[in-house]
Amino acid sequence: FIDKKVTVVFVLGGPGSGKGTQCANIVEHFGFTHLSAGDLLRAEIKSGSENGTMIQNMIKEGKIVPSEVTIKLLQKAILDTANDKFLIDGFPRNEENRAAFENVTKIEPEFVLFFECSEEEMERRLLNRNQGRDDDNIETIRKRFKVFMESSVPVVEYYNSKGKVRKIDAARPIDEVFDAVKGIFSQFSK
Ligand code: UP5
Ligand code: MG
Repeated sequence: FIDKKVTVVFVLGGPGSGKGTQCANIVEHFGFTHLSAGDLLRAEIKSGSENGTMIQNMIKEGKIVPSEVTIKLLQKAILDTANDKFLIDGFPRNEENRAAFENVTKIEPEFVLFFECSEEEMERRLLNRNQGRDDDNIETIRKRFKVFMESSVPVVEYYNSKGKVRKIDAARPIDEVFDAVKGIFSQFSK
């Protein structure tokens, strides 16, 4: 387990709901370290790791990479960072991710920040992003939406039943979404 006292906030929401964008704002204002599970997996592909091809294929299909791979990357990032406050963006994506992370790290999230947005708006954002991501094409986007509804929404429901979800209307402009986020993070003001 992780023998280091840390505060973790899970940042969840559909593909293109604005997780990465808002995490950058939270880092700047509240001193968290941003760990995007997707970014860590994409870096793993680029590094030429033995799992790279498997990860690349799963991302192309919008599928969830096996927990042990993602958890190992998150654990290493937490231990290699001097900070004790982390935003974990885009993880856990299914019940198995959630249970395995809890069992392996013994970390419980402080709360879950959940960005709510319509698929229509998320699709528009992803198709406009133009950052060359392998999964930003309409075929993969549809698969990502399906996996989100089937596997990730139940994780949000699990935390909601524990009173841990802070839900934000993420369909508004970026600065308005951040105004709502600020209210939730004010407890971390320096
Ligand atoms: N934008 C942002 N906010 C906006 C706003 N309020 N108004 C208008 N535009 C807004 O934003 C997306 C785009 O929208 C950007 O162009 C932005 O400027 C604009 P972004 O902040 O990037 O949204 P985000 O929610 O981060 O979207 P992302 O595509 O990263 O979400 P995903 O959850 O799909 O991607 P992730 O990188 O987390 O995962 C990718 C894949 O990796 C998964 O499908 C899966 O295959 C794999 N994966 C795992 O297997 N396990 C994991 O634990 C994590 C990932
Ligand atoms: Mg992202």
